[in-house]
Amino acid sequence: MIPEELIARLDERACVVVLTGAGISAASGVPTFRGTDGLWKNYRATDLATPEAFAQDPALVWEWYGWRRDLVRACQPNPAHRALVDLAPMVARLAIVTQNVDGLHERASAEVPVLRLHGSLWQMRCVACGREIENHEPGPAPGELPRCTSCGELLRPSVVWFGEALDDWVLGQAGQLTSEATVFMVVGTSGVVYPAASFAALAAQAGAYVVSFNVDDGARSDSAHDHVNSPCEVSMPLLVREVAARRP
Ligand code: BV8
Ligand code: ZN
Repeated sequence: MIPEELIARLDERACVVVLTGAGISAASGVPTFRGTDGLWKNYRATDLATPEAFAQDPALVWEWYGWRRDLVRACQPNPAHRALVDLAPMVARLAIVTQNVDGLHERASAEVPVLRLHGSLWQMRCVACGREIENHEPGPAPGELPRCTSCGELLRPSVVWFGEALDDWVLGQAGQLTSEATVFMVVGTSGVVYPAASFAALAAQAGAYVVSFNVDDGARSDSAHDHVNSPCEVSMPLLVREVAARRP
């Protein structure tokens, strides 16, 4: 199930970038965006994850984020998150570039560098003064609107909504790591959202070996040299066992 080429390339000199999406957190119980479980009260994420939706009905958008925060807070990293932590010391460098905002990679390990392309459920930002705060408290409860303690204005989730630009520094770092990668793994993403979906092609152009891991063959990355059609909570630990078995 694990391509021989991937196992051979994950040697001590390998520079690895892992692009992850909602599929890596599925086994933790976090709903994906476009799968059957991707809805909330019959809203699609693309309806709610926009500045327009927040401007129009901040209470509705905060209710969705409060529901997600409370759900994710009870979730644990799964064997796929932990396999990446186990793989990191076996190669020269491993960085995770995630589209996820659930914080499960960071909870799996504080050692492995994680670049969050789309922000975090656990950060809030003031719409007026821009103050960022970390907040892991329950909620906000339906109807509750969090306020900035500095200026009293509304706080928003500190995530990147559709139509919003990604953070320049994060984007630059992700591009730099991708251009230096010898192995680029695409794990649990439908590859629909840009610019995140553009990194696999950048890696392939830079000469990296690209492999995608997804339960859906249709999500095979166009730039992938190989594709592993299996739940990543199974294939990731298997990959680490295979790499370890090749080591003296
Ligand atoms: C920008 C944060 C410009 C919020 C998110 C038309 C064409 C191309 C692009 C566009 C277009 N129209 C608009 C755009 C741009 C737009 C975009 O890409 N839209 C898409 C919908 C077409 N992009 C943007 O707007 C971005 N910004 O372009 O800015 C700009 C520049 C300068 C100045 C101003 C503006 C911003 C995009 C960021 C959006 N924010 N999240 C939040 O989370 O609340 S995106 C959201 O989708 C999540 O981050 C999520 O991670 C991400 C991607 O989805 P996936 O992670 O892939 O999840 P999905 O459910 O889709 O797939 C899960 C996969 O896992 C599936 O394939 C499934 O088979 C697989 N799976 C399931 N279980 C398992 C598994 N695999 C393995 N094992 C399992 N067990
Ligand atoms: Zn403020």
